[in-house]
Amino acid sequence: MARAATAIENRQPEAESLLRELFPRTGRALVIGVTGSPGAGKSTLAGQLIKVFREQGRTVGVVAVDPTSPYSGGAILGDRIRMQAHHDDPGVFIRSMATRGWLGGLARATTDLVLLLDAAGRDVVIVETVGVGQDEVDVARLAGVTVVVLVPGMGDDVQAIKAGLMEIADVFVINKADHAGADRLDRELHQLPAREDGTAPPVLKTVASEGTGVAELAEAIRNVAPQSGRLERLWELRLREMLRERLLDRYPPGQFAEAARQVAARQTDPYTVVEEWLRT
Ligand SMILES: Nc1nc2c(ncn2[C@@H]2O[C@H](COP(=O)(O)OP(=O)(O)OP(=O)(O)O)[C@@H](O)[C@H]2O)c(=O)[nH]1
Ligand SMILES: [Mg+2]
Repeated sequence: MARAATAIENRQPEAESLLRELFPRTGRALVIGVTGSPGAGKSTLAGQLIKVFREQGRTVGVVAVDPTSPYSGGAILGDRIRMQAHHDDPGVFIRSMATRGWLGGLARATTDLVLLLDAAGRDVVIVETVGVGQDEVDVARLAGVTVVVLVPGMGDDVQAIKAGLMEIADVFVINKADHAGADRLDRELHQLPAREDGTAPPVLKTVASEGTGVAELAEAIRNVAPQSGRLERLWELRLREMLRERLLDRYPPGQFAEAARQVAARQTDPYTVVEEWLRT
C-alpha cells in the first residue's frame, strides 16, 4: 500500500495501470471527508474516530491532505504525532500528502489514494482536507459522508457556510466545544436555511482533544442517509476533473506562460490560442 501510494502521489505511470486493475474491487469502503479551517481539530478528531472504528473491529485508512498555504508548515509531522496512537496498528494506514508547491492534480491524487485504500479492503477511509475556497468542493467529490468541522469564535465560518458549505455538509461538528461561543455557533447553525430537500445536517459538539462527543459523531456518520444520485454526481465531477487534468498535462507549463504573454500583449487572442491547442 505504501509503495502504491507513493506511485500515485508521484504520478508514476504504473499507478494508473494498477488503479485500473484495482477499480473493480473498490466501492465498499465508507469514505468520510473531514474538512474545516486550519487548526480546527480535524486531525485530532480523525484520530478519535479511528479509535472508535477500531473498537468496532473496522480497519481504517486515512488520507490527510496538507493545505498549500504556508501556515500549514509542519502539518505532516503534526499529523503523525497526533495520530501516533495508531502507529503500530496494522489496521490503520495513514498517508499525509504534502501539497506545498504542487500545482494541480490534488483532487485526482486524493481520489486515487482513496480508491487504493478502498481496494485494499479498508472498511473506513477518512480524508482530511483544509476547507479553504475550492477545497471544500474537492472534499465533497470524494466522500460518501462529509463532516464539516467548525470552531467557536470564528465569525467568518457561518458566512462561509452560507456560501455553500450547507450543501456539502452531511454533519456539522462544533469542535473545541470547551471554548466560549459554542452555544452561539450552535444557534447560528440551526438558523441557517434548510437545504433544497428541506432537511438540515445534524449539529454535534465535540472536544476532540478529550474524545468528548466522538462516539456520538461516529453514530451520526453512520446514520447519514445515502443521497440518491450522489455517486453518479461525484463520478461526473471526477470524470470532468480527470479530463481537464489530462488535457492540461499535455501542455508544458512554459507554453501557458508564453501564450499568456502574447495574449496580454494583444499579439494573439485567447480564442485562437485554445483552438490551436485543441487541434494539436
Ligand atoms: N481546547 C481544545 N483544543 C483542541 C480540540 N481539538 C483539537 N485541539 C487542539 O487544536 C490544535 C489543532 O488540532 P489539529 O487536530 O491539528 O487541527 P487540524 O484541523 O487537523 O489542523 P490542520 O491540519 O493544521 O489544519 C491541537 O493543538 C489540538 O490539540 C478541542 O476540542 N479543544
Ligand atoms: Mg490536520
